[in-house]
Amino acid sequence: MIAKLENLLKEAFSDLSRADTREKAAQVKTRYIGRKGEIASFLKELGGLPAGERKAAGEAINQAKDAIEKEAERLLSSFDEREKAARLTTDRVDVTLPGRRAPLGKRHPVTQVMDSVEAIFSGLGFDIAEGPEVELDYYNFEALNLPKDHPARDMQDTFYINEEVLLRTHTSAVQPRVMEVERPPLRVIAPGTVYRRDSDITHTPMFHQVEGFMVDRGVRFSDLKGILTQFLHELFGEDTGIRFRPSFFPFTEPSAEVDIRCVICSGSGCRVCKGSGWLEILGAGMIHPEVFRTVKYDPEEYTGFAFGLGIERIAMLKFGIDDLRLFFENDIRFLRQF
Ligand code: 2NM
Repeated sequence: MIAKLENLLKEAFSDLSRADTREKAAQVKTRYIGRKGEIASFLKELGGLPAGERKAAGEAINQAKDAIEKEAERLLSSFDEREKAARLTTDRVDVTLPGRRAPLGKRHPVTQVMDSVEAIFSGLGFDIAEGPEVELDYYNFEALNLPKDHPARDMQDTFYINEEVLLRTHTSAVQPRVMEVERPPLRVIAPGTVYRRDSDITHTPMFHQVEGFMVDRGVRFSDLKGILTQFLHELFGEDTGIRFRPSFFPFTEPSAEVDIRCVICSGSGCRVCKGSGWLEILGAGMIHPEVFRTVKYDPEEYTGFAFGLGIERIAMLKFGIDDLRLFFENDIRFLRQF
């Protein structure tokens, strides 16, 4: 047995010396001193030896096992050392390199204009109100002096859910909701998303509006002119020329459209203003007495003005964007520029 052990020891050392990877060395180690390895079978044979030889044989087996284990560990840790040294040269970190900048997000140009409009009207004492995008026909049309048979309903092609429910075509629908539950004096704007059955180069079926109104005793057309002039000067600059033209809306009387001097050509005439030198920017008017009667305000006691504007149109003019579709494609290369 001692002779057989000596042979085993020689074989183990020679196998270890030929192991040229860490994995192979670990395999050799297991083959000799693992739980089912060669040394283990020697230990199993111990019981078959005469009692007088067992002690010496046992000690010899243990010595052989220790020797193999020691050599295997030496080999394994030398592989580990080599690997670590290799990693240190290849995975070198240059701590003097500048850090990578995390890309900063930006607000969508529509959101930026929306935020500016809200900030300006907040400064003028207006509150902000919201209403549902899925709206009742009643608030979107009826309460705004647009009964079911009114010809002006054709002006807005509407997405109907059913007879009584629709996607709101303007945020003016918020105003009768506010007036129903609050009493004057009121100064409110309603920003939000609106929907119309319209889709071409200059129309998208979903877009954004801000509408607003002011109601109190003695509100006059001059208040409308003053507030909207102040607003447009803050939004487009103090030197921006402004004009009011007569117009028609079913929910206001009298009504007006408001133009600013063309931001592209300053009035000399160009493609954007179609040669007129002016850009239509918002609609407005004195709230129709019929709207007041519907929400149970006495039109003899209260007067008010209201206005509405399209956010995408203003964003196009402010940022010089010539294609409406760019707002909704959300191409990051487009959005990064604002
Ligand atoms: C516009 C133009 C003119 C408007 C009127 C009302 C309400 F509910 F107070 F009567 N809200 N919005 C209005 C008036 C909207 O958008 C071009």
